[in-house]
Amino acid sequence: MKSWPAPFIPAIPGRGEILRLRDSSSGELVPIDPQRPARMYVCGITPYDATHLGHAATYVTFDIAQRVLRDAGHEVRYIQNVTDVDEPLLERAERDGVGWEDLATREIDLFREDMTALGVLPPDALVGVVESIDLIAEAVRALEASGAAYRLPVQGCEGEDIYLDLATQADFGTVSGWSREAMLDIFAERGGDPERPGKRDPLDPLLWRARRPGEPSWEAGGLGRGRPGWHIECTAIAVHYLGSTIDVQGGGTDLVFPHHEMSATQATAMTGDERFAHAFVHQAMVGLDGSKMSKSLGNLVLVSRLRTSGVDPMTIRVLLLAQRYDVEWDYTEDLLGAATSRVQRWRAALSAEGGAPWESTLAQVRARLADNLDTPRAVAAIDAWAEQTLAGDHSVNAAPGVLARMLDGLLGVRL
Ligand code: 5CA
Ligand code: ZN
Repeated sequence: MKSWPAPFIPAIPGRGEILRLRDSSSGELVPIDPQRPARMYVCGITPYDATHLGHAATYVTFDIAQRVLRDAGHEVRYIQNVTDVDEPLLERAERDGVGWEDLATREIDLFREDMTALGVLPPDALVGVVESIDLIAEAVRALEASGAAYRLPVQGCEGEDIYLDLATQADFGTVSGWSREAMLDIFAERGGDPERPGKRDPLDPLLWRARRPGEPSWEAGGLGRGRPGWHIECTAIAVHYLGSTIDVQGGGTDLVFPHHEMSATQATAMTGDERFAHAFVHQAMVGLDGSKMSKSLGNLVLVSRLRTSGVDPMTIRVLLLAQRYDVEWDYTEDLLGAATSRVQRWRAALSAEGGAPWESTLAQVRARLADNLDTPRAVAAIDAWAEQTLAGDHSVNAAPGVLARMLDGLLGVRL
């Protein structure tokens, strides 16, 4: 489906460092330095409600990853999905008495507007599930053909549901590293169906859901009418667009289990490659008043609402960059106030005639970002330059220009 417009990335003097990211499966910092284009897959939205600050944090995090990779000389191939058919979307459409397709279209449009306003680099392809039914069905057929899947009859329906047989997958569990108890505790809460009678293992993920009355479904050769399960959607899209192994698999920490665990296991089952992603990278949950911001809880700070209330999208971006991606945080008005005054200070310094020397600031920003996307410390380096400039150091004519391009190119902050 249509993505959103790519912002221009200005040239910056010199070259950035190799990006090191914390891989949540091993806990180690790993360099992202492939000999071919870097391949990144980030789990996209389920379009049943508007983009909140948690989503925005996730997409800004991987936007910074892409900028740092490019600054280090890498080409980046980046794919993001849209879960445009799934339970939460169908349930919300039903609740609100609207068509699920209309709801999805409306929320995807708003998402594109929010991403554009925040200056987020678009993926090379934004890929919906509905437009990918054939390639997902192909993946399910391949899993079945390899003996890694089994079918269960559905009471009152003609078709059969298809599940992955986890017992055939030796690497299952290596992404999250969770105990079986922890997995069983959370599986149902995150879309799983551990109670479904007949499953070989309660954790087996659904690959294909046979048509149920009143639910959207598609004809898929050999599988019968139905629709894809959630995890296989991301596996099939990632493998189709990026290949059997990728450099970065991204999303929020709420996706570590079961989503990324299952996606990776399925990829291995499909391709035979042992490790699906070189680094599994997760944005910590953004909350409000102590609980995770979530569409289902409704405790949301929406990007679009902030924008219509007059908040400059660049202020929202600076607010996000002032937080570490791998540490949970709660939104507060104070954070917005701090971001607003930071943007004012930066703007004032950038409009000075000359500024403090820029070389060490640029080197620091590059080093901080390459070090597992330490955006707060990159922001602090820019604060220090702005303070020095505002205190009267106008010794370098070109400094405000270089700083403006650096802010734009590396941090996506266009002031
Ligand atoms: N469509 C699936 C992924 S395939 C999904 O999780 N959609 S979502 O709309 O619920 O979330 C979109 C992205 O935002 C996911 O990467 C998710 O992990 C992330 N996310 C959701 N809530 C938060 C939050 N409170 N803080 C940070 N990231 C979040
Ligand atoms: Zn996903």
